[in-house]
Amino acid sequence: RELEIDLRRALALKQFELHYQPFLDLKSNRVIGFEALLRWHHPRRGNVPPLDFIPLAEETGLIVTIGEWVLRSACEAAANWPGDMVAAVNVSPLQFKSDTLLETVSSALERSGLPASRLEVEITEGALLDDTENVLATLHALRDLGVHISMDDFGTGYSSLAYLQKFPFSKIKLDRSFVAGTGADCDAILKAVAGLGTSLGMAITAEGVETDEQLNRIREERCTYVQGYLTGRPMTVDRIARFLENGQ
Ligand code: G
Ligand code: G
Ligand code: MN
Ligand code: NA
Repeated sequence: RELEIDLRRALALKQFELHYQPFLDLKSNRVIGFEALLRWHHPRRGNVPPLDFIPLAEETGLIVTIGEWVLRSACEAAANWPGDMVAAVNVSPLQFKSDTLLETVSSALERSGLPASRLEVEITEGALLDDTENVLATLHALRDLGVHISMDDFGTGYSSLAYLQKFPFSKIKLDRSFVAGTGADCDAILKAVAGLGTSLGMAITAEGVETDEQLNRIREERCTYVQGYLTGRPMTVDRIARFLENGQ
């Protein structure tokens, strides 16, 4: 497959770039961190969307080395950010289950000098399926390092409450479809997940907030954090300093 051949060479050819999207604390209205989002610039294909290549990277196992690069780059970038600014990094199910993950995380922290408390790992429910013992061991080992762990895209998969009970995530990220969606069902889900956060003592991020109306809604429901185009689009690393000076 042609795309696969290109993907295998992409790292060496330096075709990847990370963009960073801010997330804000809803109480203080201040940016507290940025999520690293992978971008692939291909000379002929143009910008290949993550949804077109991440599944392929996952299938072929390439996600493990790509993910190492993402972790290292994000930690290096975040080490230059002011204060306690956090870098949130998406870790795919295969990467999460690989035996090199812990070593990759600790060496990325060590090499960059970023304190573990300023790194957040985002996993989806796919990472938690089967092999519960090992999954729990990895989650606890990351937590023992001092890294925060978020449940990403919550509401789109199994959304099993058992996961939330078995492991205390720092944060639940409610998928943007429920924030952007209109209608009573999305509203009910937003309410329920916000309530779940309060009762389980987990922070809730509302993703994909694009309008003031949506922002008001998530404030009403007492979500903890907001991430979306309204409060900041993904940006290149060189724009972060200026964004933090002017943008908030
Ligand atoms: O940035 P965008 O909305 O296009 O991202 C689409 C999807 O790609 C999201 O589900 C996001 O979590 C995923 N994604 C973005 N960057 C990374 C990455 O570095 N690693 C992994 N595993 N997934 C990523
Ligand atoms: O699955 P994950 O939550 O990691 O993916 C985040 C994706 O959502 C990124 O690709 C990012 O570009 C996208 N995104 C972030 N904010 C918004 C938004 O306000 N609206 C839309 N449509 N997409 C967003
Ligand atoms: Mn994410
Ligand atoms: Na998400």
